[in-house]
Amino acid sequence: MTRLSLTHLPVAPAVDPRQLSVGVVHLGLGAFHRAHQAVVTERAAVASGDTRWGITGVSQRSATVRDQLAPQDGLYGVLERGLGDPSIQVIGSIREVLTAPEDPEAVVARIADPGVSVVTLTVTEKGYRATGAGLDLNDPEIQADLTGRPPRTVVGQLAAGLARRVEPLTIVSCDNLVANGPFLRKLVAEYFDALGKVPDVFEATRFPASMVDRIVPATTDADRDEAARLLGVRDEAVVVAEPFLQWVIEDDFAGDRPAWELGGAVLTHDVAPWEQAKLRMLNATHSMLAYLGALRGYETIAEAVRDDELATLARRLMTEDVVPTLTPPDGLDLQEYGATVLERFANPALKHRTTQVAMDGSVKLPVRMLGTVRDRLAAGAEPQVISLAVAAWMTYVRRTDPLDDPQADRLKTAVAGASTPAAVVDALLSVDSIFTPDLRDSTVFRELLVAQVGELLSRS
Ligand code: CS2
Repeated sequence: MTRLSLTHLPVAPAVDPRQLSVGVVHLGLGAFHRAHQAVVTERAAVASGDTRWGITGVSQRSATVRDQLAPQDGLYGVLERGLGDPSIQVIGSIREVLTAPEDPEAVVARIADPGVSVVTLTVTEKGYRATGAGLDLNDPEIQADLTGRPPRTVVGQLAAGLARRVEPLTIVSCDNLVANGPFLRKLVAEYFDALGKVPDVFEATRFPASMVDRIVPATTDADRDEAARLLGVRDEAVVVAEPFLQWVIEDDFAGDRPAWELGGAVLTHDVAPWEQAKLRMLNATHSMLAYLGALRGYETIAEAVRDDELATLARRLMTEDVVPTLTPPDGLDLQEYGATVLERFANPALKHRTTQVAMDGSVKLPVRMLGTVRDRLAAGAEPQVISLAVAAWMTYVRRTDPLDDPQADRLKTAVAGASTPAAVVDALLSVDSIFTPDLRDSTVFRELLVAQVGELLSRS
């Protein structure tokens, strides 16, 4: 079958990539970016008529996305799966694709390009190469970048690009991290400290925080077939998403930016309450359902949330443990938000795999669960449900082989000889890149975990 391209276009994208110049560099050209920021950026270009905001997308690891998009002139579909029939929309905002390991120099040159005033990132939690405290200076790739090779790490790319710039830049982290913008600024500052040289432009460079939300499962062959059926041409780069899309961005830019507010984003002075509600309610519950669901043999999140017992636990996690720790942003009703989150998880058409959400727990838990544990313990509460979420991760680590996690070796070695629930809990609590001393030393938390891991191990 013919491939989607500018000459084989059953549904025209709202913008023609040939008419856009590159104004945004995006690091981490996965499915999430293509279903989220790239869509909002296209809508903003259409609404404003501004043609300066085409995107150069950078794949950090493999050339797969470039090989999918290049024959398609950068075009791809977003296959929306909601409760009704699926629909597809072709997106034209990606102008150029770079593969960092093949041409690291081109990535730096693009970040340094004066036509570019914004860099956005979706590189996942582990892509930041941070320990709890800051940049992981023991990471061999960070060390190698610091020697001055063409950079391979995200922080190294940003630093090298900034070092060549005269005009300041705005760098927007779009990953699920607490205070992602300030956090990234700190990592880049630490990198410059380690280099012993801070470029002048760094002070004026802005790192706004942002909260992103859209469920985007990995694309399957069945999705590609569905896209072909809907489009009449093959689209190897299609991405799948739920209808829901939210992007809240701190309005703190060094220079020009796309009119993202015209594309549906919310620009605000304070992202923190949005981000905290999203990470603690949606992402923590997602992870708990992934671990408990996978332990019960469910393949997808929708199957897990259709299990009454798990649905009740998900609801209790939000109302009993998370909501008391939150200050909701203006206009957000947390009860309603929680109900919507569960409805979104129940979407049977998405087929979001429990194992996909379960991966990388060592870097996800501290961000989405452990703040809630800490706040509840500080309030004198016995945080039953959030500790069950952590216990589910511990049991999953014990039970799963191979484990998909950047610290898989360390975690598997830690639990290898653990023959009792208490031994599993103690072995994992002692992983200091995940659990801080206050959590490790809490008797209340430890006792809950030991009882819950015991129960889960005996059931699964
Ligand atoms: C998920 C998120 O895989 C995961 O860890 O919890 O990717 C989630 O789907 C998104 O954050 C939704 O916005």
